[in-house]
Amino acid sequence: MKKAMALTLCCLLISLNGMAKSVSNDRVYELWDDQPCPNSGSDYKIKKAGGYPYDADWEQKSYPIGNGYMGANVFGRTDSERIQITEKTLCNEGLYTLGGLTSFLELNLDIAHDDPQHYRRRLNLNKAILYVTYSQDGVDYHREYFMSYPDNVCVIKITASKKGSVSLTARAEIPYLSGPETENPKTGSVAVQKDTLVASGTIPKFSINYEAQVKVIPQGGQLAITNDDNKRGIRVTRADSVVLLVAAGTNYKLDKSVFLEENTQKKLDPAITPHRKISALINKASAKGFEKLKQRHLADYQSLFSRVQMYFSSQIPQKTETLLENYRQADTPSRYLEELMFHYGRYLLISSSRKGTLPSGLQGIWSQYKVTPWTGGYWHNINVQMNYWGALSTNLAETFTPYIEFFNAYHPKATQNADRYLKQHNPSAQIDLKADNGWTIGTGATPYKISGPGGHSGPGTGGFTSKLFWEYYEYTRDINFLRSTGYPILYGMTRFLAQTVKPADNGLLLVDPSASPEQRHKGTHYQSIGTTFDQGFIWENHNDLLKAAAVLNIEDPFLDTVRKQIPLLDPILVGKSGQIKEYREEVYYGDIGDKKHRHVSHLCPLYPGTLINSKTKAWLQAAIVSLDLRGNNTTGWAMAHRMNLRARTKDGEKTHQVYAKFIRERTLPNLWTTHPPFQIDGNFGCMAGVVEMLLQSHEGFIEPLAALPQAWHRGQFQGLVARGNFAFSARWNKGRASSFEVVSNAGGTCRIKYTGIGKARIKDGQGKAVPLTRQDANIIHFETLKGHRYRITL
Ligand code: FUC
Repeated sequence: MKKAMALTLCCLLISLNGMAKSVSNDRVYELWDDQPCPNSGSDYKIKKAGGYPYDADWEQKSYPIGNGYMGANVFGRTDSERIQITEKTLCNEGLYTLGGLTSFLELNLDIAHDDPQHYRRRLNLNKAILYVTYSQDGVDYHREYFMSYPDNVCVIKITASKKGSVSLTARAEIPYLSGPETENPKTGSVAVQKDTLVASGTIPKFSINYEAQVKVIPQGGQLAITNDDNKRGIRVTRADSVVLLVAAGTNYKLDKSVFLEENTQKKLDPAITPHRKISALINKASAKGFEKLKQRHLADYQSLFSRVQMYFSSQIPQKTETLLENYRQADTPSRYLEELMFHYGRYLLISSSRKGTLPSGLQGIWSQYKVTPWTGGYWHNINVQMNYWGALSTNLAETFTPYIEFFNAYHPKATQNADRYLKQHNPSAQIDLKADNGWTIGTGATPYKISGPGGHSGPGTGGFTSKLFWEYYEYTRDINFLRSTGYPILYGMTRFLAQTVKPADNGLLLVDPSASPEQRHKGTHYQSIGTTFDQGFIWENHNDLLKAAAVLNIEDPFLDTVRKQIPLLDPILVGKSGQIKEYREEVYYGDIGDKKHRHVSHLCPLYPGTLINSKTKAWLQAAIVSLDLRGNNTTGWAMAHRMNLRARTKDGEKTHQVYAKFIRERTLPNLWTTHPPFQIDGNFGCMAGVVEMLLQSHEGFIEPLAALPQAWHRGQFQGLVARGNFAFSARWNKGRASSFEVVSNAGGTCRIKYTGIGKARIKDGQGKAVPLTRQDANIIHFETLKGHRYRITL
């Protein structure tokens, strides 16, 4: 065991041009069940936030696969298999006419195996392949499902232990062509052309033309078009094996015009159909064949997934649902599920966010709904940011690219919104309004529309968003990105935010109007002046801009305005209960608003912000008081935020308590997390939280095991990333680290804080001693060379 671990560590740490190399002897992570997912139908109750019809089996028990473009939920059934497919650009009117994700296709495979023996369905996270195996009538059946990113197809293969045993009928259905309500009309039909099902149609409201194709490729046996029970499909009889390829798309083009054009019917070109694009995907994939598709999928996926290892315990051979049940029941539950949830987060992120695709939405990429809860889009008062909180630290920086691409497309509209907002709310701003007013973003956004701040979420939502770009630089140290993209984004946000403040009587600059997201007082959303959320994010963004300017050596008269504003922002106030005030006019905790509200926006300066930190001891203490008073009885993503906040207070026990509660109360049998309903932000938020416990780096040094709980007294991780682009590895026992490894992907000074590290020795990849400087007994720093590896022995 020890040897295997050492080997893993070794392989992982051999870096090639600064990129972490993949390892082959990973621990295997699987979600599995010995029953197919039930399919008992859905409930059509219309709900305020969308979310209808609701399908509990889909949400709780089906397993998701995805490639950034498309998602599929696989039921693994043996009678009639159900594969429900979503594609990110297919949206109907949805909620608030924002354009909301809607289910694309239902693919059924009628197999008529009613008595499966030794049944298993397994979602293998190391390979991103879903397996279904069973035997019936003495024949062993084996299925594989994966969603290839490089070839943008869903691939399914069914084989059998005996020749000529694979028979099935493939049928495709376009969901929600009609429904009890009159909104969201859609047209479409399914044609059967030789070996291919073609489902195509239109969503008139957004001039979307959509098409999906399913090609059925049997080996041996016969293939015929059927019309059993008036259900047209493709029948395969007595084949040795069958491969199915699925491609889907629309005429959507991510472009500024989508956001600038107000007329929903003119956002896309109705003359374009995706037919050629989809046919080309299917033809290319079919020419490659199953083995090549699988190889390309594995090479692509594993280059990302295998960068990180992390474990605390031995693997538990229990089916996932039992694991979860036992976790809920036991006083000292197994640590394995906590580990599995972390790796599942990385799996879901890779599956739902890849370059050239739209960002991961509220449900990632998966929706069986006609009207997806809250459109399934990008909610900027915490949800979409949370989706990416862990992308960088878990060594998946590439998965943030879709948000950068999305930003570039919406930016022109965001500048218009900034202009409009400032003219409406602050016409006498001290900065010349004719000049660049920057950009802004409000809470709700989808692939078809963005909004500006207002109502229950103030201008701070923009700073919440620009933070992601500064962090991207911090973790990657990609100076070209900072120059071409990061700096202009921070600069534009600062232009906007600097004008949302007004001089107050006390000489301060306060955001007016201002809000603390979604917080209510006496039944209505509460509006105020200078909330901690808004003031805090201005402070963060202003400071991040100055740091970026220093890196790039930029001077600009506007930066002086920024420097003058910072001391007048005064974002953090401590109230009479010892709490961080959410509102300036609040005296005791809970004077204003819901005491137990899910949002803890006034603590954003602690996480994801950095204004409250170990050096601001009084504020940190006040943040702890606020966290204690708000409590952990809350919804999915809101627990994940609390987990990250607690980690920043360095309290491993309390952080772990939130994580455990989150798994117990807000985790479904397929390990999706629920607000409720299912929202993926919770999965990603708790993944980020696990890293925040094991590796912090926001205080000018790397702090491994910053919030290590007793429950994780032994463990190791490899390949997590700290700011400065240091790939970091650690192993510890009885809560005490024995060694660290650093791969310096960008060069520069590496500073580490760990109790007693002053006595450590450092060696480079050749075993040569590396000189180090001791700041004190617990902080050291040493110079690193790009691409080099360092071992620190404690
Ligand atoms: C925020 C939250 C809601 C929900 C929505 C999608 O507005 O306050 O609870 O998660 O996003």
